Formats: sequence, C-alpha cells, structure tokens
Amino acid sequence: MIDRTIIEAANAAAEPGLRAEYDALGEQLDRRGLAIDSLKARVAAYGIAIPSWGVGTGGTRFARFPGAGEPAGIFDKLDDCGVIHRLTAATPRVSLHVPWDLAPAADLRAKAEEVGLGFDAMNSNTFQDQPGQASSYKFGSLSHVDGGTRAQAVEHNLACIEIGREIGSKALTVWVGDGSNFPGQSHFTRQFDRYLDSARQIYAALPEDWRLFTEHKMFEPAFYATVVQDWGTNYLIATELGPQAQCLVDLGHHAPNVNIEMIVARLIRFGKLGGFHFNDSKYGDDDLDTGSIDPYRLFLVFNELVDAEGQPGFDPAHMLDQSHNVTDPIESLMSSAMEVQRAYAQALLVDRAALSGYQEENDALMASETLKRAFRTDVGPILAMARLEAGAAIDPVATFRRSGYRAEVAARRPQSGGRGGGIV
Ligand SMILES: [Mn+2]
Repeated sequence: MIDRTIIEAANAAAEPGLRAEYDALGEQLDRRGLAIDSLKARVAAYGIAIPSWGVGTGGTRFARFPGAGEPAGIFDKLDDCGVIHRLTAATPRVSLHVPWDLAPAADLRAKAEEVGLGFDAMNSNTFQDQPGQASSYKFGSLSHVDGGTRAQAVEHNLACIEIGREIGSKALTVWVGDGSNFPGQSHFTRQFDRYLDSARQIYAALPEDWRLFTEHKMFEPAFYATVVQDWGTNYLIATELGPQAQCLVDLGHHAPNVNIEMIVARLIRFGKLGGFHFNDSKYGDDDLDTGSIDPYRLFLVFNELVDAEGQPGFDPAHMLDQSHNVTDPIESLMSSAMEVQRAYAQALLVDRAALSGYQEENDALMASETLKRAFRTDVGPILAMARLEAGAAIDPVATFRRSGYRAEVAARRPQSGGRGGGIV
C-alpha cells in the first residue's frame, strides 16, 4: 500500500496551483450558471469498477511482454486495485473473474476490506478450457451442440453466482466466445436457441436482487459469426430472459464507426442498458486505454447517461475492461478511471435546456456547439479537487511513480514469464 505521507507530501506541493485553477474555473462556470462545488460533489460520488485481470500486463495473440512485479494471484491483484483507489478515489470496487480469481470467500472479503474495496459484477469464463474439465469449449459453451457441454457451462455460471453471493456481488456478466469460423459450420437459429435455453437456466438461478448482464462482441475468437454479435441480438436475449437481464456494452465490441452513443440511448429507452466495459479502440476490439483514441465519443456516451439520470430503474454498472500491453497497468487504470470521470464531468456541463431548444428549432449548428462547449471545458481541476478532498492524489501517476510501489512489489513478486497471449 502507498503510505498516506507520500500522498500528502506530493499534494502539498501541488495544492496552491490547484486551488488557483479551481477558483478560476469556478468563476468561469459561475458565469454559465453552474456551481462548481456541486459538480465536484457529483464527480466525487462517481465510481468505476476495476477488472481484476486489468492489473496484469496484457498481450496480443502474438506475444505478451510481462512487466516487473506483476500480481501473482488474486490477493496481489487486490493490493494493486487498492493502490489505484487510494490514489484516485475513483475505483471503489473490483470485478472478479472465475476461475482466475478463485479463493475462499472469507479471505476475499477480508482482503477487500483491508484495502478498502468492494466487489462488483462476477465474470464467468466458458471461453477457455480449465485443467480437469470434462468437456471442451473448443466448439462453444452455452450454445454447444452437445448437451453435456452446455450443462457444464451452465453449472459454471451457477457456481459464479454462488461465489458472488458470498462476497456481496449483485450481478453476473456473461460473455461467451461461441460462434463459427466457416460459413455453414453452425446453424444460426438452432445455435441461438441452444444459447437461449442455457441462458434461461442461468437466469432462473439469479437471486432476486441480482442482474444478469450479457455482453455482445462482433467477432473474435469466432471469425465468421459470433452467437451474441451485436446489440440487436443482445437486446433479444435480455428481452427473452426477463426483467433482471440487461445488455452490457463494451465500447470495443462494435464495428468501426458504429454510433455507440445511439445504441446506448436505445437501450436506455427500453430499460435494457445494464452497464459498460470502458476502453478505446482504433480498429477493432483493441482494448486500448479509455479516452486514448476518441475522447469525444466517450463524452457523447456520457451525454446520454447524464440525460437519462433519474429515470426509474436507471442504474448502469460502470467498469473498465482493457488490456495494457506497453504501459504499467496501474498507471493505465488510474488514467482511464480519470478519463471516465472527466467525460462524466463534461457531460454534467451540457446546457440541456439550451440543447433541447436548439433541437426543437432544428438549429443543428448551435446544438452541436452546445455539446462542444461542454466537451472543450477543462474539468481537470474539479477532478483533482475531488481527489484532494478524498485524501487521494492530485496527480495520481506522478505520486505513484514517486512512491516506489512498483519496484517494491517487483522485489518480492515472482517474475510471471512471457508465455501465453493476452486477456481479451
Ligand atoms: Mn468486455
């Protein structure tokens, strides 16, 4: 863990400058009818979950270049997630992956409490085989042609729910790699019907206060057709299953140039937006750091979310899901959590009454300018002040580097080795 005195020393040097910037921004926002302190309170209350697998170095199917001091297991991962939250005060929960993070529930709860974290959605894994497993998922899991393989995949998801109950999770996220690599390999309809039948069995085991998130992905590992390939199929699944089933939108799981913010609006309208996996992409499911390629798109997604705030039952789960191949994962996750917070704060600045007026008047240019005005505002001082007041770091990356945490864990954690591809 990073000692509070290190954070305080770094903050002391940066605080006078921050206060001047915060006051200047406050005056600017005041002229626009916005109270900076209430914006700061909303930013401070915002939290995003960290995926446990995100703190390890990722890779591609070609290679993985491990970093120093990578976490060796779930308890190391929770330490790293604790560091991220201590420095940013933006990531209060961790999303576990089964079976990668298997451990006794009491130990998981104790460790989470020690590092000041809670647990978010559980993630099942039927996209790879585990040692000793009876049936292989090479040709699918929940939609497999073999009933025994499907039953094994369903059983695994029920086990994930059980673990989740014991550690205080309230949701299960299901992503399957099922699909086909050749035209004709699978019968589209029969394959989807098998998936639905399996998903119904998982849904039936959900506790009353849980939600089931199904995640679509356009392609990969299946390269011809994927069973849950887009938001349309995802919406059909959520509708077939029932009210506790909702769609999860991973920003990287769409065709290039797809209007994701519009998909978000559609899912909100019909009560089926379950949550997000935030990341960024240039070409496909690149799993790049959130906001690193197209921060305007991220802002436009948050514009839809802020617009829908307060609607009955509207409570999407927010999580990062990205692969850090060339950066320190802790630094990337801190930076990405802050990018998500930034998009949220910018979306809070949108003059919605003015926007609505321009829409009614068909004033396209001024409608666009209304969004751009919010997006162009540097809300950095709001985020930094929220961190300072929460006891976190004004500059999390600089403070992390100064702390020597990575060198310290590198000295006691075994080198993980470079075998294996990345985690998608
Ligand atoms: Mn995802």
